[in-house]
Amino acid sequence: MSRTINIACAQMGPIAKADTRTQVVKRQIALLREAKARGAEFVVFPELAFTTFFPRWLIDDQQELDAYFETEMPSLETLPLFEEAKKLGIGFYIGYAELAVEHGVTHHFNTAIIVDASGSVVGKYRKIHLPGHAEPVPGRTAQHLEKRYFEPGDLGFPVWRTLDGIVGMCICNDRRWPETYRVMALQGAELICIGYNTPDNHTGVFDFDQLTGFHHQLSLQAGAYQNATWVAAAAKAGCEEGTNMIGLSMIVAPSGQIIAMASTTGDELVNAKCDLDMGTLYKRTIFDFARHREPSQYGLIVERKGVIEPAR
Ligand code: CDT
Repeated sequence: MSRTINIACAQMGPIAKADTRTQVVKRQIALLREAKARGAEFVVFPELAFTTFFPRWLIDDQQELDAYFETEMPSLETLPLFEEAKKLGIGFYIGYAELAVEHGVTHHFNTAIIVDASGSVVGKYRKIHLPGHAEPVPGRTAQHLEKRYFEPGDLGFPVWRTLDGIVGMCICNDRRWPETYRVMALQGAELICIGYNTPDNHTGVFDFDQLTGFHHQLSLQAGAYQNATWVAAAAKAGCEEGTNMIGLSMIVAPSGQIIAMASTTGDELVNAKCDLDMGTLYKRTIFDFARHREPSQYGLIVERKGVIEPAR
């Protein structure tokens, strides 16, 4: 029996600070309907998909900051997305800022969920690799204050049985770290979903920043190939409140080949028929982990966080 699934990435153009969730959800519903027209069964939306990318600003007022967070998912304003997806029989991945009160303690996470075609939340992931800074960098108009507004995710990198396969997820900066993919691949991941917001000026060094699109592509292709998994990644893109963010939403096969890629930086759907069995060839040969990995030699990966150079 074929396990070919029509997967779409719903890239979103900029979301203005003044845009309401209701306006944003209308755009997402339009993308869902286009996905349905193209036969897609699962749609990947971006990171923090319901609001503008607020970590670019220093926000001292907690009430103003918390207005970007969701205390429930779905909420009254986001529910129409869930209802439409269920009506269309489409599952989806979507990112949002999560305010959770657990055991009497308030937490702020950068979160993503997978919702299946029946409208049930199958899984939740909280972003582990938080980029940027906790304090504003002097002289920068656009900051990247994820380390200030979120705490690192506490759910690990689980995978779930859904879409007749094994599916995992991560969020934006996670895609640059090989550990992200490998932990999911060791649980048999066949599809990894990723949403992202990637500004094209995050170091301020042109030699680096001009390669932002390339580094994005390189990370996804390496992650897919080295772990014999499909990768579907959706951007929030375009010029958002004065910051340019890359598009290049794409679907990458377990071979490392790009199968579909967005050509704009606006709302744009790309889709592809993805055979979840395609990774099997790689999993049985070059990346047969059980035969070829040597974990006893990899201890430093989990024991050491930063670099310690050998003594001179
Ligand atoms: N959202 C997110 O994680 N963005 C980062 C930007 C670079 S770090 C300031 C990324 O890795 O794409």
